[in-house]
Amino acid sequence: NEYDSCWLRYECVPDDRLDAYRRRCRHAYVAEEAPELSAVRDELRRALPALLGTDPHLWQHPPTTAEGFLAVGTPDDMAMIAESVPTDVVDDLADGGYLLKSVTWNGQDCLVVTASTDRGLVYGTFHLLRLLNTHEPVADLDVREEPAYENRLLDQWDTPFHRSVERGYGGESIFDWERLPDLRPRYEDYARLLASVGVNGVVFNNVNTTKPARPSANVAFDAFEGWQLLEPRRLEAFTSLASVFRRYGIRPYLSVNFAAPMLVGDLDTADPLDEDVRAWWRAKADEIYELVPDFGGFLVKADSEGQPGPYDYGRDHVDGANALARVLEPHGGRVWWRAFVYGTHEDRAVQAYDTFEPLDGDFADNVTVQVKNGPIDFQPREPVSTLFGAMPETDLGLELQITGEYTGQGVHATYHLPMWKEILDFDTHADGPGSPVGSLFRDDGEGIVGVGSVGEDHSWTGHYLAQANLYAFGRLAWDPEASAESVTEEWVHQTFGADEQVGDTVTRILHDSWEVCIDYETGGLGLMHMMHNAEEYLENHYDPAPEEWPGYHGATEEGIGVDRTSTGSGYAGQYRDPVAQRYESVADCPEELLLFFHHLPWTHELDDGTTVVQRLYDNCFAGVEETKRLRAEWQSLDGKVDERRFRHVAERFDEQVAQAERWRDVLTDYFYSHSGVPDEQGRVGDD
Ligand code: BDP
Repeated sequence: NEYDSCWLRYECVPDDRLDAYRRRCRHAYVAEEAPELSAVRDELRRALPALLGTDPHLWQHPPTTAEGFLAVGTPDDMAMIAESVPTDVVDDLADGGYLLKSVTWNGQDCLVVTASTDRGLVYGTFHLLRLLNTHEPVADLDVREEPAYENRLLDQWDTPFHRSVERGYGGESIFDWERLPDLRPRYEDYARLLASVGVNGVVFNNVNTTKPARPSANVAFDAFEGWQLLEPRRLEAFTSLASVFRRYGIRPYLSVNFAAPMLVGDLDTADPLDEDVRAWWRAKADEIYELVPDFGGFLVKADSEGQPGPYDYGRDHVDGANALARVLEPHGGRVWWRAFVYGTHEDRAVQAYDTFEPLDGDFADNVTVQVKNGPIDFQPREPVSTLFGAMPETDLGLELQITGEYTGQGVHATYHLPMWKEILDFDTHADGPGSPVGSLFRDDGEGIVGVGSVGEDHSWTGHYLAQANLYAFGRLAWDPEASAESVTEEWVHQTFGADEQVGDTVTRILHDSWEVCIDYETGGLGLMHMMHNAEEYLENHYDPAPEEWPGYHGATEEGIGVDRTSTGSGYAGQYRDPVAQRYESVADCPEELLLFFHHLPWTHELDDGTTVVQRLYDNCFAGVEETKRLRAEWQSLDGKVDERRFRHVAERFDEQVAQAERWRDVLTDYFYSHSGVPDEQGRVGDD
């Protein structure tokens, strides 16, 4: 195969399940020909023969058979469905929700997948196939599922026309804009992967739609002119992509450049309050919707990292976002406006809240403010952004990074699910105790966004184990309360099969990997941003170079860490009590974030009596030892995983160990050279 099938492998189920599955799936009825239903039918055609070793009969009309069958449709489509499930229960489901049920009909064992929307039938079908794929019993099936969030978006960081993917570590972009409207099979397979985990929107281009602020000899500049996507011929090409994703219930979006009226149009201003500018956007929106009626809307990075924005015209984020929202509103579109901004503050952590919280209540109804999970930038571990819970009158979206910019860049096996669970479960106290992040943006217009990760590699994600991040993202965006164990188990079973040793080993590797990465890349006490930032446009962010970023970790001869309490930048005070108090106090601040909030002497004693500097040394060393253990775990699977995946991951682990050692050595030397405190175990310093 040109590329991996990831978790949609569909291998033949074991004998002890075959009979029960075959009995119910010898025939399959899929209701009328909505685009989504044709995708369902195709999926069943792919999956059922592979899973069951038989070629089921697919019906377009209610089957006239005396045998059992699988029915996919709304209650209106078929009496059998209407009689098996109460119609009002189906009508009550949120968009995308579905029911799975095993029923007896005319004395035969049957299965029902039903929903009130076509998209729900796609999700329900994928859920049922997952059950078969993981060999679950189906005799007493009674599943009711609804997505927790209305919006579950994937932000592609792809650079059209250049086919690179910013912060993508899986090779060049799968999207070949120059060849559109020609479609590649890979588009559909990508849409299948996304729909199988419930993603319902894709932003097809990166937010950095203008030339980069910092030029480089390595990069073809014109390539960055992603704003060209708004030109008529590109929009026409876009319609063909949209048609592929539409079949899977996925709405297409575009990142737009705020200065598009000048770049694409010929206006001499992009002032959001200028009448000509408004008219230009309105005409552009109308043009897009004419071509793509289910267009989702615009994603905007404005006044950030060299991108233009309303500040260029003395306006603010509300003026900017609302101007775009106005033209999308008649079509049911939405603006996703990013809160990732810099400003005048010496401590960047303060900025997003400082800029956006005062604007609460002023954004139009169809604007969502998209907030990165932490206040800095996808560091291995950050406290959660103070904006969650702080803007009750504004639609918010949580932005997570699926790709591993700071967690080993697809070379290291770093599983983000435990990090995301920590974020979603974090109690903000925004509405009193029991207000976890994951509960705060469940209204219409809100949701979760993942910054994407796939590319042309056989593995899609650059590392076969990193596929788990894409999977887990979708599953958590559907159900943030799903347990880490169940999501991982599903992925492992579908991806590596039922072998217990393989399953247990891969699961252990995944679950331990994040903390391990934190240890060797940060020392584990809340330090961050100690990576290399080379001259090129895309700073490498992979190698260690703590001396380049002294402001982020505050190392001096006396101590380390950044004072973000009331005696420092005041960032801790942006949280609600008691969270603010907890972070404000050295004694109460959780150890894993201690140096994010406090500047402490190197010899400050932690709860167990170990000094700060010693703990940093110990964690860096432990991180390397643990990486070696993970590598050994993987090596124990030699012969149990197909050669291609085994070798590739094994080689990546060799590189990960070497890179973990580099981080350990650079960081521990750095800590030593500032503190002058030797390691108790003599591992640092004296050679
Ligand atoms: C930065 C990344 C850059 C992204 C930017 C963003 O290094 O690649 O474009 O975040 O999220 O940290 O806009």
